[in-house]
Amino acid sequence: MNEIETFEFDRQGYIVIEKLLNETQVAALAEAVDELEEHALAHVTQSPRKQSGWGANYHANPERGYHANGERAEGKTLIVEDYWNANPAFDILLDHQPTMDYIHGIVKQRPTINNSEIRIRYQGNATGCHGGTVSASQKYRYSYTEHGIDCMMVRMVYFIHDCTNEQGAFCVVPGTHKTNLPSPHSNDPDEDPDMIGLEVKAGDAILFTENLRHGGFLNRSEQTRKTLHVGYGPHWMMSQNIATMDEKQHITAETCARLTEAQRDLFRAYSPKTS
Ligand SMILES: O=C(O)CCC(=O)C(=O)O
Repeated sequence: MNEIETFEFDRQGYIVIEKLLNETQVAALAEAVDELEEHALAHVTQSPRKQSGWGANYHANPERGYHANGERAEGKTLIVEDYWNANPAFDILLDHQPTMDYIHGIVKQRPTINNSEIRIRYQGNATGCHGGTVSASQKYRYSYTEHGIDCMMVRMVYFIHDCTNEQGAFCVVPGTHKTNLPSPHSNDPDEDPDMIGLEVKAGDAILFTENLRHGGFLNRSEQTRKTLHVGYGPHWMMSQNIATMDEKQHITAETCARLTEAQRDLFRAYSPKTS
């Protein structure tokens, strides 16, 4: 993370990283997302179900190890969590060196993954605003210490196709990770006058602190918006996926067996030396 990126992340609470993924990686991820979307849609209403303290009621897929919720319809979203278990094609995002260089720049304790979701947003869907203010949940805290920027939960969102405002861009209110007062505006991102859309190209990524007020503009286009989200934070933080909130990360034995030691460490909620 260079000096300008560090300055902008501290000032605004996010940065857009152009071309974080190359064309080959984007093509492989897009194919895997499309395949998993169809699999999840075919199973999402079925048993077994996974419920969490956050009121989740997700399909827990026994063969492929993911959790899914939602539907393909006007205004709806399909969320697929723990997608690592479903297809090794996603492993290119695990211990991806350019990503980890950014994460180490803003999470100062040993970082681990605490969230993994594929978000598929159909026409007419928006993501309501959330985050913002220094008094938000401690889980999302943004701080600046003698070690520099030191965040709790942060997220990298990877784009596998271009996305304009019209196509439901990820949107933010810059600087709200440091504000004291809650936003006086509607939680509909299209009605918040402070909200700006971040238009991106395939292969770009957005890194942000979860403490920043953010959401997703209404998808007014014919294109379904598909993104991969990976959340990071200090190693003692438990899962922040909706289906497994505050539980251990859901990584199957099969997934674990194929990962490198460095990739496995990203799911270890304790020091590897004591494991
Ligand atoms: O991509 C979106 O529409 C919103 C995503 C979001 O809220 C998040 O990743 O925390």
